[in-house]
Amino acid sequence: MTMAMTTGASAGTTLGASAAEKGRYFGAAVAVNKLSNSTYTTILNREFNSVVAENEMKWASNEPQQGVFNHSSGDRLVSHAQANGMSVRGHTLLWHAQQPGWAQGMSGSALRSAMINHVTQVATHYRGKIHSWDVVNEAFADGGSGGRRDSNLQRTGNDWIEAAFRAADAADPGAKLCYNDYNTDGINAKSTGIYNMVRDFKSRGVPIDCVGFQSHLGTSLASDYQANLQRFADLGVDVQITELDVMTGGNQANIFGAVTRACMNVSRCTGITVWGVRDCDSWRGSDNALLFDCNGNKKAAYTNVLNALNAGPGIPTTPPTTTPPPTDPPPTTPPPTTGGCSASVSLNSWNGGFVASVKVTAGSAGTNGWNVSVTLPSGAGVTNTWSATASGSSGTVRFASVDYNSRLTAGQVAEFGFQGTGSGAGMTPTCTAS
Ligand code: G2I
Repeated sequence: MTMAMTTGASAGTTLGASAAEKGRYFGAAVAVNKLSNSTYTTILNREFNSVVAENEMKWASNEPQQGVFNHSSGDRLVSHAQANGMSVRGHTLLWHAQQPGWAQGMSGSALRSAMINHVTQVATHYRGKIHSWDVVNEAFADGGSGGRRDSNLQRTGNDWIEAAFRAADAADPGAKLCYNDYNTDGINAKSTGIYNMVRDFKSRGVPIDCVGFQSHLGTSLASDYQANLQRFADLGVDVQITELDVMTGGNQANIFGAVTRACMNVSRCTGITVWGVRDCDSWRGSDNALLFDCNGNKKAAYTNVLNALNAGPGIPTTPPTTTPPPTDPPPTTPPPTTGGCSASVSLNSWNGGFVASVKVTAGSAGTNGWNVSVTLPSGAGVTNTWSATASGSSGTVRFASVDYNSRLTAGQVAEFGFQGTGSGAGMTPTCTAS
């Protein structure tokens, strides 16, 4: 007798594989010191294809003294992820909590400058290695106001969030940049406040790519959970479930399943992260809020999540690009210059400082290397630079291409940036190519 074979090709048997079949990731928050525990890493490596550091990439952890960075734990997680084919969420560049003492004591333009420097340095350190960054975490108030939470960061000016997104974009243009918050699990005053901010950012070109819904849940799920995800997706951002855990009780397994189905039903919901591996790893302690019990056994909630992943629709893939017919007219946009290169600068300024993002466009001959000269207004100074090497820090400063962005084909664009003190207004860059 010949038996039909089930290959499992269309129904994964682990959370990560099932999510991947649907074009998504399924991740866990990791306490980096537990990576040496083999029970823990066995589950992590088997089930998950994305990780996020539960605490180790927070400001207090990686910049314990001003300007002194320690990325050892974060790097360890990134290496583990790379060795095991997992993507990495970055959590979090700026948050009112878990700030180092030195930042807690700062205010005004000194704090604004320190905060932008933190974003720039950390995003630059991990450049190219982070799938999505929680650029700003939990900046909205609970309750009915729909407004911002008071914090030292908020008191530097209401534009602190967009300043952070611009700095993160300049430092790591390839990462998805997310705003992340909790108590946003339905259409309510807080989620609507965030919705309005995202809509405003999209209309003004502030570089935001995604919104994270932490989803630390109790014993019921808002009936408009999916509708809320969808209204954000309709603004043109991805949505992600970023810190899912659910209070134990009769509904736990159902709620985990319902959250997973909601994500699957929203084509821009690109992944789910649970906030820990086993119940005993969770910050929620006796809530037993996760998918594995303390012995590492799969719970009913696990089965519901896996089934929902396997039953859900995949993310529509973009149709393959068709080769244009040979008679197509050449592109109508002329190259920006003939030979040489051109440069333009965009500024993100605050009282006492700025971040400049510079675009270099190669002329018709392409480049083997390029230099951009910028004359700073008097009193202004460059404090750090990324994706270029600076000569000088005031007056006329020359920025030279680095190995990975020297060679540009005709019309190709490279971007670099620098942070400065004082005012950067009115800078006119000039570009020369070699
Ligand atoms: O509070 C739950 C999460 C809410 N959203 C943002 C997340 O970043 C946050 O994670 C939690 C971690 O799960 C906890 O592990 O953030 C807490 C801090 O606000 C973390 O707790 C801290 C303790 O407060 C510290 O005493 C401890 O040293 O964990 C640290 C490392 O174990």
